Amino acid sequence: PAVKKRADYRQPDFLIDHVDLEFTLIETTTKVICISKVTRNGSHNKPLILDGEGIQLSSVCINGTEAADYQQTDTSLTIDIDTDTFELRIESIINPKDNSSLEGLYLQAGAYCTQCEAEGFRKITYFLDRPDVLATYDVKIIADKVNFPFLLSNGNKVDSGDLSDGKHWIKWSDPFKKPCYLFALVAGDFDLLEDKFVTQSGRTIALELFVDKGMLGRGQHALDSLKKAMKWDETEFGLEYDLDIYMIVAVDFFNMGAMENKGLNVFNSKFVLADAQTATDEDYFNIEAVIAHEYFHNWTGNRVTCRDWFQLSLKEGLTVFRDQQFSADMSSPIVNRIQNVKVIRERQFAEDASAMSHPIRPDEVIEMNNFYTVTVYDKGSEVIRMLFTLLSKTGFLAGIKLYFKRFDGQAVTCDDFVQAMEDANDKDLSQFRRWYSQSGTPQIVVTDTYDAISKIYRIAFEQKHIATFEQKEKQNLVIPIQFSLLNDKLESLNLGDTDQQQLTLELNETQQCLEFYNVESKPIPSLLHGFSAPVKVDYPYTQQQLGNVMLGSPDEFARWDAGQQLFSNCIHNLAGKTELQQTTSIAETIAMFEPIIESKDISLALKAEILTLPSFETLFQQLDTVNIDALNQSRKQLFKALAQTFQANWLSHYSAFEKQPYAYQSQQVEQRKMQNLALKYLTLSAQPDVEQLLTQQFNNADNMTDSLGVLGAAQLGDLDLFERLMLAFEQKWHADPLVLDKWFALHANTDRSDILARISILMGHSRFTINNPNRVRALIGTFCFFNVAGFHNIDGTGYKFVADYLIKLNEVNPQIAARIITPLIQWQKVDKTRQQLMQLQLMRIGDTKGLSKDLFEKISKSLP
Ligand code: HT7
Ligand code: ZN
Repeated sequence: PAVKKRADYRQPDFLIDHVDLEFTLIETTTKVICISKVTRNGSHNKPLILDGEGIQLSSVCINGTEAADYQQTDTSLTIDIDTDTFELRIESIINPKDNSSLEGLYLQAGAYCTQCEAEGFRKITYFLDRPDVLATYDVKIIADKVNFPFLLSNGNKVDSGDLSDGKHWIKWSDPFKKPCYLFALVAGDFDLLEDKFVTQSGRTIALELFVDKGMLGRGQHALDSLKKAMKWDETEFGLEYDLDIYMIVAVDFFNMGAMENKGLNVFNSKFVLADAQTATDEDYFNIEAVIAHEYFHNWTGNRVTCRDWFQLSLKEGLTVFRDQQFSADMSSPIVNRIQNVKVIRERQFAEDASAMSHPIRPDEVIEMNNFYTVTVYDKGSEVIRMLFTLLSKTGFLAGIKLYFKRFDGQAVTCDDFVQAMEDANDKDLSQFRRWYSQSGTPQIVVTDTYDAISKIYRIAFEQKHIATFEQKEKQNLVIPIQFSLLNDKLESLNLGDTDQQQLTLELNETQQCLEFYNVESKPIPSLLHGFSAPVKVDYPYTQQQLGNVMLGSPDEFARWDAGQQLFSNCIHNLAGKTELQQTTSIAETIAMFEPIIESKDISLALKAEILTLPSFETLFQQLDTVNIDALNQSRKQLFKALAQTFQANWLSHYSAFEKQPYAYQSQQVEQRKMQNLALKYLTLSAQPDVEQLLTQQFNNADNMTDSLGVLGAAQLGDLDLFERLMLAFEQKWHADPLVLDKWFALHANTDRSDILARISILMGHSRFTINNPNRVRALIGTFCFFNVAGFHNIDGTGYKFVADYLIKLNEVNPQIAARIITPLIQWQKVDKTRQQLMQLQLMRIGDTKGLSKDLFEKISKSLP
């Protein structure tokens, strides 16, 4: 497969500024007529080359006359033409029923649906499938009226009618120019939830939410979230919605979370449907966040879009940043920040350390779908966050304002964005731009000295960059480091002229040193407040100093982070990595958390976060080479010790709150979080009454958070009880696929010796199908990503099992196969035996006949 390079970008040879589409929806032979108004871009005599895949071409007409002068390949249609402006009419046939890739137009569960980002439009019709070709669209959809009463597309409904053969038609018109990746069509029979939103300028927007029949009662939270997002974008960014209608359709078969098609978002039903019985607090949170994310794309992505796919972070990094700010405003800012940072440390750092490392603006791509990554999205958002920090909120908003003023209605680059920030703030961002082109996780080495006689404290920050797989040479970046200094009474020192307790250092050289005068005793630095940059910090803390930062830092994030480092050091010591820190016994480490668990001043949510051990994935990323079994065992050992030491506290935390009828509301969410964490610890500590507590909570639960809380805890204890509860759960929820996914996932990450036999049985479950990405992610994805003992079994059976499955999935849905292969390509830090076993399976997959571009790219990059 061909490698595409960012440096090879050329303007399109032709432009299309208006498209008329007509679809006659028939299961295996859908007719698509696409009439494009084409103009030559510049003066040249090149042919028009259109993209197209899996399309049966019926005819090509130019200005009303059938053309003969064209050539077809598997992926293109080349038309020789010397006219500069013309109407191109292409008629073709596609097969939505047999399209299991869920890209282009597909028919699943009785509904037609499209997914065009990144390059799916070319599976619908021959077209200039690139984001810098912007057109207005008129779309006519014709289908059977009984089975497909709703025929939806972008923009406003302009006409409709009935036909004599039981069919009907509807015409849509979208006045906003858009790239074809934002095109959408949905046809089916749904329940419809309607609402309204009045914008800041007084326009009334119709809100329509389409869900599967019978699911109306689960749509309200999504609609409420949409209204909150619309309001928030007006208040915070001054951005108002532009069309008169905003539609959201929830479907069960979907490759990702959701898609921001203009005026017609399509959502994975997992990110729409919620009620207390079937959705957890986390589901409620995610729905609010994803609904907001897609809504925010209307400006950051749709009104201003990407010039080419290498610029993906232009819209995704910025939109993730916006949705994170929104979520922080809707609930607890600190818990949100901690969750964002966990994604970076568990998954983005892993990507940086793997053969798939790339900058947030990649330079080379084989399959674009492989670049919807945590680097482009989440590190992209961290880069925007650093701009926000460096420019201040006011400066950042001034930059955003200029960005829209300059580029509304255009397809632009990341450089254009930074230029707007630079111009609006009169600040040189040339060095900052390197964040867009440089991959890898910077390391900040911090050293300090204190002179008791002169009372001078010096602290030096050094940035270090290690080579990544695709990029050996590195340059210094601009890294905002927020920090404070604590004295031994845990008070924050004044660091400026006024009573400023926090400083932001703009580290742009290899090393920078700061001096502080009249410092009475050697302070402890509290570093990287709020995770002010996506970096690793290395400072030789003692456990005692970390304990002090955890108790005394003025920054809540730094407090949590110090606690995580305390736990991490202890686990790494147990696992034999003593060079990391000086040894401290388990008991000493745990004792440092006593003031936290007993504190009445800390919010419950932060307390629960501090008392949660770092995940295996986070611990894994802290090391250069990992002894998987030792790390896994040591983490479990500390987990158990923490459970036993604080058994009485866990019991009192578990029983501290009055039961109230379920509401998704901050105080309740925090209480449930703490109770369910306590329940886990109680199970691990083998508290005498725990079986009774688990059964009681399971039987009395009026909400999914509490039911799952029991199963998540029971999984850590006596597996017989776990099995009984799982059986009861399945009997209750067997008809509800979204709930059953939680059950599949729980099975998949259970630590048991017969796990592969278990998963094989579950693959035969009547509700499991390889065609549905949610099912595959729940069962196979969870096993690969989270079942450490099963996946990394030293006999290699876990790797082989996954490889066998991916070989099958490659045929059905290459995009999902390429996502799930991620843990298998991340072999770099594990022992030699496992490395060889993983590589062997990668080679087996690589030898598959008909290997997709998606898997080819990841395998070829990751094999040595
Ligand atoms: N912009 C979307 C990215 C996307 C996608 C969504 C659904 C299915 C396949 C997809 N490929 C790319 C999602 C977003 O970031 O909002
Ligand atoms: Zn997005």
